[in-house]
Amino acid sequence: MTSHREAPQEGLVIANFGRTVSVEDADGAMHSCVVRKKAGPAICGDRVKWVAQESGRGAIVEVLPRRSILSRPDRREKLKPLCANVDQLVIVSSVPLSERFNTRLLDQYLVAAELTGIDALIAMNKTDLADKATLAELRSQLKPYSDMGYPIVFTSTLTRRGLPQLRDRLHGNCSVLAGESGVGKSSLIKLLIPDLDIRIGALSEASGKGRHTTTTTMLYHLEGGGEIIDSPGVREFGLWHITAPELEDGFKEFRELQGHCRYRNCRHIGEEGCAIAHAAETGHIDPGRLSSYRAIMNSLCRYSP
Ligand SMILES: Nc1nc2c(ncn2[C@@H]2O[C@H](COP(=O)(O)OP(=O)(O)OP(=O)(O)O)[C@@H](O)[C@H]2O)c(=O)[nH]1
Ligand SMILES: [Mg+2]
Ligand SMILES: [Zn+2]
Repeated sequence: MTSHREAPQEGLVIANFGRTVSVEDADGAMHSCVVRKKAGPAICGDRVKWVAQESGRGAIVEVLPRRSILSRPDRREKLKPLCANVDQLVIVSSVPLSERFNTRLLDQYLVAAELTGIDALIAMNKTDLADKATLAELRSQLKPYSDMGYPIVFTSTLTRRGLPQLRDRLHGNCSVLAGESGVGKSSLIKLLIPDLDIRIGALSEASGKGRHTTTTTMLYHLEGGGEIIDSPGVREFGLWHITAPELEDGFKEFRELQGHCRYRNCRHIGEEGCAIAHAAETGHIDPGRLSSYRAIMNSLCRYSP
């Protein structure tokens, strides 16, 4: 029988189910833990110190310092930490079927990655559903993003297109997959980790829902090194919690133009002599990105006039 006076051991938070947290120990065994109040919240990806208790449940006594923390707003627009210690945000979308691809959520996520200080990777999934012309159009629409240095992979879990490239990008990193519900995040993870079926199946049974929609952010280990975190899909990534200067920083191609506008406090929303607007007109920055920026700026003003 383990004594509760045993020295704390280190563990990794695999998932957080509200009051209980699944912690993996150094040998890969899972422990259901409660979080002691003074430890503060423990989220997926956290390194923690925990002790075994006589009840059989563990208790997290300390959350170790994080190298990154990615937060996102929940449905009631409260900012919630999503995961910790990730190096890369993989923004998953599915290819558009006829109209142009809507970059709104992509741009919101890119701002979040920039402000969190982590890399971003764009994954366009379900390429099997689009014809050649649509894919070519999508490629040219996304060219400004690759020009800015955001890598893009085109994937399909049906044809397995792009899987090797995706695997390469994930190797050795801790990445989180995010995007709208139904774009194929969990399906991609299942393909990357072939023996995962049991865990996903067991979870959706427990939630009592027929659909396999992801309800809990969860960490998985990749073969050969690295971790991948699955997260529930969202429609919007509200950025109302950031400031206008932060928003500007989140659009990395704007940075080199900072200080070039006629007015020092230019918000790039139609002022005279705006260097960003000029750059968009002359093709140096993507006009679509400027529209995204302005739409987000508008939403910030609504919250903090
Ligand atoms: N045609 C096609 N269908 C796919 C592809 N990838 C996933 N799907 C299907 O899309 C549906 C949703 O996939 P999920 O993996 O559950 O999507 P998700 O992004 O994890 O969704 P949430 O957990 O709700 O956020 C499933 O029916 C998948 O079979 C693909 O590459 N091509
Ligand atoms: Mg899912
Ligand atoms: Zn300006």
